[in-house]
Amino acid sequence: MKKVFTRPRSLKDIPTHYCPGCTHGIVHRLVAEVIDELEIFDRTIGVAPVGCSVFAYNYFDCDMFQASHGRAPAVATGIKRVLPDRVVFTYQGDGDLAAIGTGEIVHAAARGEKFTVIFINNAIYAMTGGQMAPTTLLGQKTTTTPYGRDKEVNGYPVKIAEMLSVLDGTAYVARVSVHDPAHVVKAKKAIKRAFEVQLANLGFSIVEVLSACPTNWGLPPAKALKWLAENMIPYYPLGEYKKPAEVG
Ligand SMILES: Cc1ncc(C[n+]2csc(CCOP(=O)(O)OP(=O)(O)O)c2C)c(N)n1
Ligand code: SF4
Repeated sequence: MKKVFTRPRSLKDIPTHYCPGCTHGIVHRLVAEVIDELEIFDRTIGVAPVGCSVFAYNYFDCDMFQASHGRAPAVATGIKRVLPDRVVFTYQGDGDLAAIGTGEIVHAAARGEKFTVIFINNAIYAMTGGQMAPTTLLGQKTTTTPYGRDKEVNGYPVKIAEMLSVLDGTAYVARVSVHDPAHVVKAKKAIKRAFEVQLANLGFSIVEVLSACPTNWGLPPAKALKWLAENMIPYYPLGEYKKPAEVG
């Protein structure tokens, strides 16, 4: 019988702590599938952030580090410089990457550090109870913007993919979404490309993934995916913002 579904080698066979309908799990799986397909399992080192994905080190079966409070890019820089033959990735949420660790990500990208960033944009600080993040949409209700994010008071949402793509140090920048199967397939392609850019030593690579947080958005899982597609994609357009000629 043909086996059509199996757990990636790079993901441990244990239940995760993520809420039902959370898309962190989909992204974990995509990263693990890419690690398997590129046959880099035994030389990959991941760096987990703060936030809901803080326990990523329990789920990926490769070597993992955990970096506090947005410092994952600094830790990844150290690992990659000391061990350049390793494949290094960070896995970071928007509170971690776009608020607490903005300086870290901007300067790692500007330096052209040769690691890969998987950036989960769920428009909210999830783990700590649903506060406004830099990525929260205008009008979006959070625990700290109960009447909706107001540009006069809270400013505009930060577009990380666009912002980093203008830096000379970045080699590959893409934004994808995982709200339906067709987009999940595209997301995997971008993640694979980002790792291939690193394997070819071409520079810093980042994939921003639009992701759902049903719990803090206060929506059932299916409605959360619909909300993502209808509200996040118009503000955060999908696509490859920067791509080296070498990856086709
Ligand atoms: C400097 C600092 N401020 C605040 C916190 C508390 N904190 C821990 S996790 C987290 C939320 C991170 O949210 P995000 O990165 O968006 O990930 P998510 O939980 O949404 O997956 C915060 C604010 C902290 N650890 N350090
Ligand atoms: S709080 Fe949100 S981001 Fe965190 S695990 Fe639950 S659904 Fe996912």
